[in-house]
Amino acid sequence: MRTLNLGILAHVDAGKTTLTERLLYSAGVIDEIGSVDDGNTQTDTLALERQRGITIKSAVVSFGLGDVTVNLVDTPGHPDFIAEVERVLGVLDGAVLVVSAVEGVQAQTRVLFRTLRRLGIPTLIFINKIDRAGAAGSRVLCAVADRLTPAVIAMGAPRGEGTRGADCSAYGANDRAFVARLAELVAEYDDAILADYLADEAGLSYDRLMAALTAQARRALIHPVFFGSAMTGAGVGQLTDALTELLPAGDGTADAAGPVSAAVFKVERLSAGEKIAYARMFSGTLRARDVVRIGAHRAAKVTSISVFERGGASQSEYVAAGQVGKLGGLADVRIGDTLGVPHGPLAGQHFPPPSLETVVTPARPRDKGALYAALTQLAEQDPLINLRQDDVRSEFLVSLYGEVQKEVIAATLADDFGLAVTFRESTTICIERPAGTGAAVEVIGQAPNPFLAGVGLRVDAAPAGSGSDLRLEIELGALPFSFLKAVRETVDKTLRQGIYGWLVTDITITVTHSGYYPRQSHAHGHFDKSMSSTAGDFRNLTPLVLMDALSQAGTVVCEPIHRFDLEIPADTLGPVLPMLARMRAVPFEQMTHGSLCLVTGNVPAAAVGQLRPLLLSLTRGEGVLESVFERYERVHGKIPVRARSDNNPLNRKEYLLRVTRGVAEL
Ligand SMILES: Nc1nc2c(ncn2[C@@H]2O[C@H](COP(=O)(O)OP(=O)(O)OP(=O)(O)O)[C@@H](O)[C@H]2O)c(=O)[nH]1
Ligand SMILES: [Mg+2]
Repeated sequence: MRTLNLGILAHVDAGKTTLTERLLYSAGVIDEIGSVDDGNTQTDTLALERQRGITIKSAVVSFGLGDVTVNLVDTPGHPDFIAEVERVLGVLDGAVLVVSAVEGVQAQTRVLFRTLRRLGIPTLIFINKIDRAGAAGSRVLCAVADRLTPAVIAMGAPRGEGTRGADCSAYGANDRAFVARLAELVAEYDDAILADYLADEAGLSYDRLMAALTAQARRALIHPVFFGSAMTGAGVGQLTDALTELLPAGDGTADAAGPVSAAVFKVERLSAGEKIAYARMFSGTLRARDVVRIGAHRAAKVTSISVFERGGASQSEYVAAGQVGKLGGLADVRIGDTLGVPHGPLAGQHFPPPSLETVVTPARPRDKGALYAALTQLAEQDPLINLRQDDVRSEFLVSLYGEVQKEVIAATLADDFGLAVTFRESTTICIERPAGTGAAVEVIGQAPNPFLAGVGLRVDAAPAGSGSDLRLEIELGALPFSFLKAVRETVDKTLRQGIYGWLVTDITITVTHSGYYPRQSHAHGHFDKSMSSTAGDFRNLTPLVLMDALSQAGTVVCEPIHRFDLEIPADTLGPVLPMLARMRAVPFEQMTHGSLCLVTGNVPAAAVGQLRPLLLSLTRGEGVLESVFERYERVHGKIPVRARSDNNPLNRKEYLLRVTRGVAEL
């Protein structure tokens, strides 16, 4: 028995949920096809998804194809919910990237495909909606080759596009142009075929070429392209065959005896409050009543297991390598947790972090406690909302990808928790990067250092996107491990709020000096805290030294910049261009296709929210704007400052006062 964990990814409205429904129907799991527009599909089950006709959460369904069980994850396409896509990427064996034959390759399509490629996830491309007016499969195929990757091959040709009867005919051994393209493409990645191709192109057998295509598609080198309509079912049979032929279904039997290793990619709460964790098993076998390690430091007993198998998830005594299970009993579990031993590739963030934040306020002030509890639960399911409490103003802050996410949070709080909330206007989340080099040192036993610890730190700028890195220029072992750990943890915590209150990143921190007093004991043998260094001394001192060094280096505040794709009626370009300039947008490409004009460029994330309504009013409501994060760029002009939410090591006097009073919780 083999398992294929398959993701369906695409830009918003491309037809992922409709395709999922069609695949379930073809496989005989459902007798009637539900529709997104009627709000009765298998994967859009949340009330909010049904009302709005968009997917908000990733959902798993399962069906059988021959000897393969396919666990399909239907993901949301709206960029505000990209965090949901993020979480499933690490558990996929393969993916189908859906592109609409009408709307074509969009900014979000590129973002998703780039990530699938980077992670080496074998991906088939399905050009959907060939039945819809305006469908242009071959144009979209060219755009795929041009804007996604040249390593694509069409496996068939659409017929009667733009009509209800549109269909797709599969290519075969007799289609000479297809065979020629196939030979050319697979030869690029296979030296033996290349040699034979050069010697005698006609001598290469079709079977050999198809075998090479299978091998290369399964290694994510080549991406076969299919055409069809999820709505009418045209072309879906060919795609279904390809799922098992061209994607790598795993045979878990070999790994089932290994150590347990699984990744949690979804957490649900049942109405009774019990948490259910969706986990993909990479190795081993997990049984009900097993105690499993969660992350590095937690453990819990699995009280119930159900496994996805040809339909819904059904109760099982165990879940084994390759499978996806729903696990009960893990009260502490969070999305992204590893169960058992860690599995390499899941770690790390694949998409940029949210670039907006907002303050959430309860409509009734007395609901504050309930709101915090509710937001904490939401953060369990979506850690990227990064719930924070501003102690000074006693406010709750969440991070967001966009305004639609705000509406969803408000609706969830109202429906599931009975809480009415308002949001303050979203503001952009900036970052700080060191402007140069800075160093500071506090020597143990020397005023003005009040702590029994010595720390010297140097900070240097590091390349964009590299995060933060702590290095040692002291001898290994010069500082006991627990003290070093305290320094490391406090550095991370301190960097969350730089000179202007933003996360400091793209920075190298070097420990240049250290000092401590070893454990001192009195004659009667008791440990004397007033003479011996503790981890607390290092935790209290490090923020002071780090902020000293950072102040010397100075920081540059950078704001998130989006790349935008804009589609407008060509006759509206006149008023749109000056409006873009006012919004600080910088167009770098402009193309006219018939009556439409496509403009691409960069725009500060902060301006995107205002840009949308202006655009609609200038384009008779026809303008379509897509924007995705591209990079951070230095803010010119007024530097945005974020209020600090803890005591401030930049203000030494106040900091020391609070620390020594024990007010600070560092
Ligand atoms: N004509 C036509 N319409 C389609 C097809 N596939 C989907 N649709 C319609 O397109 C709209 C969006 O379909 P969904 O399946 O919700 O798209 P999605 O990709 O799941 O959307 P999100 O999950 O919100 O990103 C719905 O109105 C569907 O009925 C198709 O093949 N042909
Ligand atoms: Mg959907």
